[in-house]
Amino acid sequence: MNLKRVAAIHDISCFGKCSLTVAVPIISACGIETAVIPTAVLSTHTGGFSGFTFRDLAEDIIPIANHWKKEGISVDGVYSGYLGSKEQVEIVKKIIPIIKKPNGITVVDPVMADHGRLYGGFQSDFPDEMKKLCAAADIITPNITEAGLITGIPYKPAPYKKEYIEKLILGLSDITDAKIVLTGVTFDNKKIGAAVYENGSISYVLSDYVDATYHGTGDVFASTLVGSLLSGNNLIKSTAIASDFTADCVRNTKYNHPDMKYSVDFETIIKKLINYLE
Ligand code: PXL
Repeated sequence: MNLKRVAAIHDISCFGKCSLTVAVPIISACGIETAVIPTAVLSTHTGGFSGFTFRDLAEDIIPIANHWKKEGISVDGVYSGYLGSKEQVEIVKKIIPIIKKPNGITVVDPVMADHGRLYGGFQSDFPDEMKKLCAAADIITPNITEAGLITGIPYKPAPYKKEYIEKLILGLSDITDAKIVLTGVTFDNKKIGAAVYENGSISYVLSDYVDATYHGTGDVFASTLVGSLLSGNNLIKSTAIASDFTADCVRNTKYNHPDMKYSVDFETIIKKLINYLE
């Protein structure tokens, strides 16, 4: 099989595993070449550390894309995640057609919020800009909070009723033709996973619930989904692999260390991911 190539467009958080330091190892472990477009460099992620540095690389993004084009470099998949400003979101929208092969896919994880709140550093008008990037995607992977911010539907804490999940999916489908993988769906706090919307119908893909939350969990999920899709698996199977591997990682982290901000321990069980893909 030909080697597939993804462009992962996220920040580099130097410490505290998330964004590129999760996307690169996980997608590479799936057997997919992972080129990167770093959008910013931070000393740590923004969840739980104070006084972090932030160097905005927005002005490098279009020149990187143009250089790739000049060199004949293109990608089978674009995967965007945390983008540190509205300007970065707009720039990413512009470079997708420059770097992506015509039959390539665009996966947008509209990283901006969790547990009912925007992440620190984002203003209240950021979701409107992210909504435009979601409109340009083939697949989006919001969590419940992000779906609420994009659609204007008020946030509710878990567990959920089916009507609420379906309302969010319908609201999202009004703003984008993308397939939707809505994460953090649980009806009973016993199983957790995603609602997948494609071709007009919703499927639920759930794994065993683990009662713990860690930073970077969404990045593990979305990176695994991208790696599996580019490996040739369909959306439902890829969501199942991403959901199971994410649950495995959270369980493993709970066993190994309790500190939420030190993020998910995926490295020590990455062989499991490779097995899921075989
Ligand atoms: O995991 C998402 C993420 C990525 N990058 C940075 C973040 C966050 C979430 O807070 O702060 C810098």
